[in-house]
Amino acid sequence: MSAGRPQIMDPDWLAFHPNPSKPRFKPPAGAVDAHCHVFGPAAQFPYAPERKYTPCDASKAQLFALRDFLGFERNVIVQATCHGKDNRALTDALQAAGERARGVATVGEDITETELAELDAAGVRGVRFNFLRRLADFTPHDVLRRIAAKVAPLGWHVVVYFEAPDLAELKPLFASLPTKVVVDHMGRPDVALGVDHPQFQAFVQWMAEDADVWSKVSCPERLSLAGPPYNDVVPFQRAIVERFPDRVLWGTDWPHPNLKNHMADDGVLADQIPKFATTPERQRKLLVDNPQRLYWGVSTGTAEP
Ligand code: 0GY
Repeated sequence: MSAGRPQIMDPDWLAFHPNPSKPRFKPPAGAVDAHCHVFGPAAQFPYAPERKYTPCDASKAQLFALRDFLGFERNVIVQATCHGKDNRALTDALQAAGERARGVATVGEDITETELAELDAAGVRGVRFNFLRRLADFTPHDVLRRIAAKVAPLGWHVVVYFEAPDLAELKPLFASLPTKVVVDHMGRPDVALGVDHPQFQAFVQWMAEDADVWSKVSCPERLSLAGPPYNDVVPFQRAIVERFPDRVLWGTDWPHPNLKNHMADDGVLADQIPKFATTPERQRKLLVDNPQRLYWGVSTGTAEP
């Protein structure tokens, strides 16, 4: 165990849904849940001393069971901040899943080429930069640029997590990265402002200007003001999916860290998909073609490489 505070979940932690509903929506063959995490188990993979929260364990076996239950075939497992730069829980899950999972890691600028090659062999295809101060301490932008320069030769991309008001300030950094940039949760728009507000339109405009920017249309449970089934987020998701069908990904965000007032039902989340990806072709691009192209290097559809 690492030193520091005990590895016991925060008193206000909401555990993932113990019994999600079976979705009516049947994902197409080869569908990928492209944003999810594993937590611990802490006894085997302790949480990082610098973490901002201590979750409940959420194991690879539980993640794979959810994948099967929802009718998905693959996962993209994203390193969560509670594990810091210790990617062992992630790579353990990736190795267990084999071809059925890929990963996004968190690394420092001191990462060696050998360590990167090991991560790549385990299935890692990207690094994540987290700009939410409640989740991660500030890292200077020149450090982030050096990390991106190190992973670019591997063909990896950078996943970024930020809040909508911060986009303008961060755009020059993102534009300077030599990789694709994949945005978590549509850049966290303020749903109260609406789709037509300049804030969300700035995000749409950025995607329109830069073909290297992708977006996950995920996490309505974090963005919604209305609550389940999160219909107030559908117009945002739909706007992105319809305008950029070849640069969108979807994920459950299981086990849903840091939800405060309710726990999402993963079946309800899956049943929202046809509301914003309204045709079989859009669903196939979102769930199969795009993630398989980005993470498995497989060209299954009609989009440009
Ligand atoms: C998410 C969202 C959150 C947490 C993390 O790595 C993390 O700890 O990303 C959040 O609290 O909004 O995508 O999992």
